[in-house]
Amino acid sequence: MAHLAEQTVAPAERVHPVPADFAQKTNLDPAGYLAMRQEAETDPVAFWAREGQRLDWIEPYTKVKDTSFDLQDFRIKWYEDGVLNVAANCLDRHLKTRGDKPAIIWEADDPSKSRTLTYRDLFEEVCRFANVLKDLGVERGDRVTLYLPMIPEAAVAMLACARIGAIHSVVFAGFSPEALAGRLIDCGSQVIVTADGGVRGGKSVPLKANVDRACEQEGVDVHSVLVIRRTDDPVKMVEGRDHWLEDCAALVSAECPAVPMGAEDPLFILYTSGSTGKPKGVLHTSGGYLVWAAMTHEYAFDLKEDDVYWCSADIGWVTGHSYIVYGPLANGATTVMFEGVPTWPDASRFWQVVDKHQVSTFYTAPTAIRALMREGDAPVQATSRKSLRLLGTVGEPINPEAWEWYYRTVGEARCPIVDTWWQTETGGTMMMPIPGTTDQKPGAASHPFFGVTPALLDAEGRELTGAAEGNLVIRDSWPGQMRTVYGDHQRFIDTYFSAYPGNYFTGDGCRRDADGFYWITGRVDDVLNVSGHRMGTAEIESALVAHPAVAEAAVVGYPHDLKGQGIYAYVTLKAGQEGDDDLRRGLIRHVRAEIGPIAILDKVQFAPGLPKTRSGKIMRRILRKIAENSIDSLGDTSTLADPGVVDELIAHRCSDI
Ligand code: 6R9
Repeated sequence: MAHLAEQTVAPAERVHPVPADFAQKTNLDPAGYLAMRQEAETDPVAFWAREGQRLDWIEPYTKVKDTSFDLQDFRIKWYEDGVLNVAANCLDRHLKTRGDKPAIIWEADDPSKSRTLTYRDLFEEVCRFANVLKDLGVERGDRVTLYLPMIPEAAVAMLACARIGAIHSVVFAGFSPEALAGRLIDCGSQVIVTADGGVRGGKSVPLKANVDRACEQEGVDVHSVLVIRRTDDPVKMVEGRDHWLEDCAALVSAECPAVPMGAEDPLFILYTSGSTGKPKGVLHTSGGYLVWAAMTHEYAFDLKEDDVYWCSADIGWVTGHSYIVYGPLANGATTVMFEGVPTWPDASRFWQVVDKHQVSTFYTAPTAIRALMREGDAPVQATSRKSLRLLGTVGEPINPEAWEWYYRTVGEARCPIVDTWWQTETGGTMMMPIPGTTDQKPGAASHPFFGVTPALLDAEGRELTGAAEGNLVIRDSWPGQMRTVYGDHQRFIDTYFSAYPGNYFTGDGCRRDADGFYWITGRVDDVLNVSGHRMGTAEIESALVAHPAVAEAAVVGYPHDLKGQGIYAYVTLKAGQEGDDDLRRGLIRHVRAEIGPIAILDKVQFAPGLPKTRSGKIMRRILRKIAENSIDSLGDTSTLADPGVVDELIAHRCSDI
């Protein structure tokens, strides 16, 4: 009868029980899960004191949790008086028992190339790299910017910074020189680690040339550029500033002590888009972050000692930080790092890599799943995938159709799917089904992780109980929480704690169903999620108005089959400019050059005017409705200064380009 039900029930309403085989071998049975949830709620200090023990501490902590979101008495401190080194936790402590275990399996863009680094290899490379950084004058607390392709040296560089107490700021290698320059200036970084070039999908990317251009920008003050050889493309080396890693590494010792760091000392900065202005430097610290990354990695992925775990994210995003590098390595796991793209040389690539390295756990983004689903089942079925036992997704809501395809076609209904909801700000996953323990509903982020206290609030801040939909906040701190916006603590408070005082506001909307499952409905602020990449509409708008032909611009998202959200730009031109296809293409190129290839406008509508209130505020709500073609439900337009503008916008709405 189950079969009949599946035919008649819409995918979103289905419940998949835990696959029976999986349940037998899971690390956490339902009773154990409930007991942990309860303890985290009733006695958080005891709970987190014990969880903190998963790390090696140089000086043990006596204070576990000192947190308050009350603006009069605001503080977020975890394991405050503990002393540790993050790199030593990811490397040194594994050497005795796991020295010969693969730490990183690197799969190159070229399918014939891969490389394995054992824990001992990785330890040695990190020590050398750390000594190279020291030779370049890097000291504890200095910011080091990493602009790198997906090569093992990216993880090495991160861990080398952590080893000597430097703060890394990884900038996604798809960002433009302008975006890189902005991030260098914001954190006052004087050292960059890059490569001559990167390779993705058979094409090379001129990373070093981008760094050179970023360094020419006003305000950038870089004294050293460390260059890793990857493509052998010719690059310009600036005397005194630029150094090849291989030359420097040959001169240094292979021994480098790990610097004792306070639990609350910064580990890294990672820039992310918000609803206003320039990207924020999200700052994570050492102790709480690593406890969170390691613990969530263990439970979300039901980690086993012999797992080959692969997260297909890029190191330039938080998922790469927590679930390629810090979580897995702190747990002594084998982590796969992939340089290429899912569809090159063909749409079987992911699954070929799974077979080649016998991957047991695979974690990717809905946008990749949708892109592969479009290619049909054959490229999947051409591979075995027998090694897989668990699948995960992250980055945006997964539509139930894509979930079902991932579950049935890729995982052959044998592998639970862990849909992990979290953010750059949260350090690690906050909601997900616990594999093998909780039922699965396709598309639901499901349940809060241990110690996470979600609540749904209405626009006035009243808590909604039972089945409801509202703004998702978190009531109390968790160890992996960001601690500040680098250099601008007030912005941290204003962005996350002022909308609903006493709560961390996520910026996401969320529904809780009658069974208590949580479903993320998407951003409720002006942040877009395009193919799992976060972008502020304000960032794209300021890139547009920097174009000489543009007077004003407003950008909104609209539902897009493949990307999740597409970018729709309304552009008002300066007098005398003509809005034709040439200019449209020119604007698309311009935004791509300003921000990077992740920012490709899907639709550009030239508009003589934008809908504004009498006080001059653009009414984005209306622009969103027009973009998604919901013209019948525009809502109240009576507060518009000039309602005629709307008719004009509807008349010239962009169809697909
Ligand atoms: C880890 C990461 C965060 C935003 C977040 C939300 C969306 C992430 C999701 C999800 C639904 C999931 N998001 N995971 N929405 N289900 N499983 O992606 O961090 O780049 O900072 O993006 O992504 O809207 O607020 P980040």
